[in-house]
This record gives sequence, structure tokens and C-alpha cells, in this order.
Amino acid sequence: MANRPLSAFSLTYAARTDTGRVRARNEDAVLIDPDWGVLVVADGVGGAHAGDVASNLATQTIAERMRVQALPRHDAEQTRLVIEDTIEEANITIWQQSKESESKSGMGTTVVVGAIGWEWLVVAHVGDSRIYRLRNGQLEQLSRDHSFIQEVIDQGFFATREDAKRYGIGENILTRALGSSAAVKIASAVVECVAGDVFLFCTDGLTGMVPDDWMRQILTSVEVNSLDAAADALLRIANERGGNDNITLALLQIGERNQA
Ligand SMILES: [Mn+2]
Repeated sequence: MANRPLSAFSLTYAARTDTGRVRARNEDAVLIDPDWGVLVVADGVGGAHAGDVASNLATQTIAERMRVQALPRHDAEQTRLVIEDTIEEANITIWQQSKESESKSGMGTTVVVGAIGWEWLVVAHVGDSRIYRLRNGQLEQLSRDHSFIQEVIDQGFFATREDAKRYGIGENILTRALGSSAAVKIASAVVECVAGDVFLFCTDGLTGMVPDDWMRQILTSVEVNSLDAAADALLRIANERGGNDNITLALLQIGERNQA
């Protein structure tokens, strides 16, 4: 493991995953590895009972690959490409296993990944799990869902998500997922980090239950409470508002600059 600090900033992590109040099983998966500065959240879908197999394959494959191959931390663009390769490898692994047994046939998963560098974060995703950044009290969604509802909005058929829902467009149709074919298109970006930023990686079991402005308020309270308190609050409110789906989140707080 690295002796040098991964980042110019002190970093704090928190993660939670919960079955929610309706589903019998938790098919989400989450992994945070502070030693390697990596966060992964996945939401398993489809298959008979293999959604959790797919989501865990995604988090484990990505984490293992990170541990054997040191990320080029000085080079954001190189790191972004390594993260994309790693997600492609997870995709192949899930896709192959889905072909090998009947019980895993059709399994797939969303994935969101964050990998910290010196003064930046690489973010990457496939599917409708999301990445948000809180900065100066503003919550910004950094990812765009790979879902049918997002697509019809982007194509101009509806002005807002609420309009599309009123028209009967379902929210659960993914246009991209890991494991559904041998090749996958990944969305990725390099994001500069500033002291005070809070990054949220989460599944739709959180965003479908908790309005953005509530998430913003809870994440803003991190300044006075702890990151763990914010993680607990987000989970609790998602459950209080119905907990219709598995709820999973990972938080990364960019603290003060480390003293040289
Ligand atoms: Mn979900």
C-alpha cells in the first residue's frame, strides 16, 4: 500500500447500504477503500435472483484490480482511462458469469466509481446510480442517468422528469448496464477537488425517495455534524419516506489541505 498520501487534502469516507422497507433482499453493493482512495456503488438488476451477484462482482472486481494495479495518481487523464478499463473488466466478468448458469442469466448492475488523485477525483458510471457534489451549499448532479426516462427528457419529449412520470414513463428502464453485453459505454470525467467539497455516490433507492433539496440540506450539515451523521440521516429519511427500494450511498468529504 502507498506510503505517500493519495491526496493533497485530508479525506473522510462513509458508506451505508440497507434493504429498505419493501424489498426482501438487498441487491445493492458498496465498497470504500481509503487506502486506495476508491469508492464503488452498484445496484444489481434482473436475473432470477442474481442482482446481488452482479452488484458484488462489480464492486469486488473493481476493488481487486485497484489493489494490484497502482493508479497513476499524478496523471488524472491516465487514471480516468485505467478506471474505464477496470469497469470494462467488471462488465466482461459479469457478462461471462451470466452466460455460465441459468440462475445468473440476465443479471446486470449499475455502477458508480470514484477514484481520488492529488487534487482531483475521477468519476465514472454506467446506469442510473448517481454522483453528486456539494460545493458552497450547492448540490450538483455530476452524472447523467443512462435510463429511458432520461433519454426521452434529453430528446425534448418532456420538460421535466415529473412531466415524463405523469405521462406514465417508468423510471426503472436502464439504457446501459454492466453485464448485459460484451461491450459497455462508460461515462467518465475528471473533477477538481476543493476543500469543503462533499461527494455523494448513490443508488436510485436514495434519489427516488429523498428530494434533491433535502439531500442538499443534510449534506450541508456535515460542516457541523459528522459525515457519518449525514450518511445515517440520508438512509433514515429514505426509509421514512417509504424505503421502496434498496438504499445505498457512499460519501467522500474533501477536508483541509495537508501540511507539507
Ligand atoms: Mn435500485
